[in-house]
Amino acid sequence: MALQQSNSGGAGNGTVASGYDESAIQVLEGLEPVRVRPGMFIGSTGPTGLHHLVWEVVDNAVDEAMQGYCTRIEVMLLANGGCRVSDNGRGIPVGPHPQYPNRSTAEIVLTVLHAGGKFGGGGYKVSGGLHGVGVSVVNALSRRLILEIDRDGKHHEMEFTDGGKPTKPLDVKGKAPRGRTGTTVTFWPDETIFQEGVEFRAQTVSERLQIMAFLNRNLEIVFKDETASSGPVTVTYRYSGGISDYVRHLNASKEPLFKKVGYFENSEKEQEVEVAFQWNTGYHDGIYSFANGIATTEGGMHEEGLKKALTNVVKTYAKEKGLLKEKDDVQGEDIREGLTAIVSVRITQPQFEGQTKTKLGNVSVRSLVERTTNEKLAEWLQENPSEARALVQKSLLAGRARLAARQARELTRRKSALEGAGMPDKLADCSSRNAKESELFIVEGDSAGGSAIRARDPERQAILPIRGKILNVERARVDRMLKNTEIQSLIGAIGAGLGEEVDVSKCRYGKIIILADADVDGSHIRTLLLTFFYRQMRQLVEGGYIFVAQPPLYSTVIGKEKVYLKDDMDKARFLERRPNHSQPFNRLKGLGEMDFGELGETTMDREKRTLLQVTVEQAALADDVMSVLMGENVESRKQFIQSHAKDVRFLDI
Ligand code: 1YM
Repeated sequence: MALQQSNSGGAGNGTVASGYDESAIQVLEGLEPVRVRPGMFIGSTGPTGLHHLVWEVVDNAVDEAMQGYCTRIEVMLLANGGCRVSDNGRGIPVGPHPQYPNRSTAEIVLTVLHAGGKFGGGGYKVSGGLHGVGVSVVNALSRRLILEIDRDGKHHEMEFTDGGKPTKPLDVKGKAPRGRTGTTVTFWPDETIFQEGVEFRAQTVSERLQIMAFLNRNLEIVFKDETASSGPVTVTYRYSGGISDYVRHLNASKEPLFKKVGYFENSEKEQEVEVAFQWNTGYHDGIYSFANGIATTEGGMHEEGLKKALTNVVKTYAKEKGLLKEKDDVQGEDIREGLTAIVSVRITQPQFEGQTKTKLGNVSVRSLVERTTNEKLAEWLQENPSEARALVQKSLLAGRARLAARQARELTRRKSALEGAGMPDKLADCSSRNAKESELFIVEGDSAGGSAIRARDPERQAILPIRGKILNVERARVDRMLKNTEIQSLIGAIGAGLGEEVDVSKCRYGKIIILADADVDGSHIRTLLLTFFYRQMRQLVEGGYIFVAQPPLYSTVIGKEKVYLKDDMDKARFLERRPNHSQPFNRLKGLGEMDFGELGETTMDREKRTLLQVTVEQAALADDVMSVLMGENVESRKQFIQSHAKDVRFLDI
């Protein structure tokens, strides 16, 4: 391949270096801007920037794979703190550089800003790398870097120190292993630059490599971690199904709506697109988009094109087949309910925009993705009528649920407007009107509700008893939950509104605490309530308003005194301290087993209780739990429980 003129970045212009010392000085000047302003090149000098070095080198290897010359990439985290990336591509060219006849092309790639990857003749070549800064930046920010190239039957080596200073020219160090070609870069980040630390995080690296393997069908990526405390670990990622395998992977813990994963692709002179998709029975919209192998978490033109065409194609199909009547109102969001899709585009000049530079701005990509989806997805639906029918049915249900939920919301809103500040009959409100210090306990069962009312601090603690059994049969659909009188009282008591209209500042309590039994029924109710909060009052979850109370699981007596123990861990600790404790422990089955004094002391008293604050992740998990556990698919239920065993224990399901 002919090397074209590159931006020399000022190094070596006009003068020809006479010796290595001189060229080293020029090179240092060339890379100086990187060391002066590392943030401009890698975003930050924290952990994200540190890992950027790895991505940059791996991207070079992946580029080589994307051009069809490399089939295997190995990434190693070395016990001595270094990172080694190796590929079996052509090897960076070793001959003299046309512009700097005294130096090898490889040296220029490693020491001149923007030199790497900017060469190349006809055809289009895409390049990964969020900033596309090239491997010279990695060199500039490393205290030591070793470059090894197997090419033309020879093994070449070159070493750099102190931010990219070559120690001597590229050297032949014997023969290359039989028939081998490829590049190996080993580097040690400079701790004077990365002052927060130079330790790589194996999980971060491993996850990224797995995604790269998904995005590059059949590319073998081997990750070796020598730093693991349990000893060296090797993982190999290779996916013959590419992004279709990625969709399968994402849906593994969910219940797919149908077995098949759909796939289509298209390419034009300067850009290409691949889409894989499958629906599950859940309620999330999971579109994951990538541009040149980089996750575009803020979306952009490719996502816009996909969404628009998806809505159009599915509606057209449904009308054509008589599945969609005039009165049916189906919108894009209904069609996307439960969708897991990957859209991956490759383009020559990606424009990254947005807050975190992860939004794809290229307008031409929208048109490509939209046209492709319009054509290929329509074909796919025609060829897969039973899958198409299932997804149309699901979209119809989602549309109806959306309408019903809106009606229910309007009803509750009108009701509360009519009734003014009237509170639900069952609510034993607190006297304080200061939301910050007020708490609402949602208590399962009337009898436990009664105990809670007696046990509370009436000034600052309100009690709303909920009859769980009723709620339980209503199952997962939110529109049905909204018709439930218990839930309506809950909405009224909280007073912050519903859905998109939730106004956190109107929330009447600073803490909303779910108090349910530690048994199976209790955990169902807890999960239902969390699902409800997640879907209809997510702002409260995000704001940290939602808590789960922890009534003790055991009681025992020491002399005349009754002692409560939160869980098995607590019990174990207790026994450690009192190995001679001879009373048998009492496992508390329900809130009902405690009298109001006990309930107050163990679960409600601010000084003594422990509350679990619910995170969005936990609430989302409850939502997933609900959709999977209520679904028909036994296998996915089993899988889900296995893969979420740790989290599910929190939900006691
Ligand atoms: C472990 C990192 O950098 N591999 C790699 C880099 C290059 C090539 C092959 C390559 C590219 C070309 C021709 C070309 C690079 N070459 C250049 C430059 N792995 C890693 N593997 N021959 C080999 O693009 O034309 C920059 S990167 F500029 F020298 F061609």
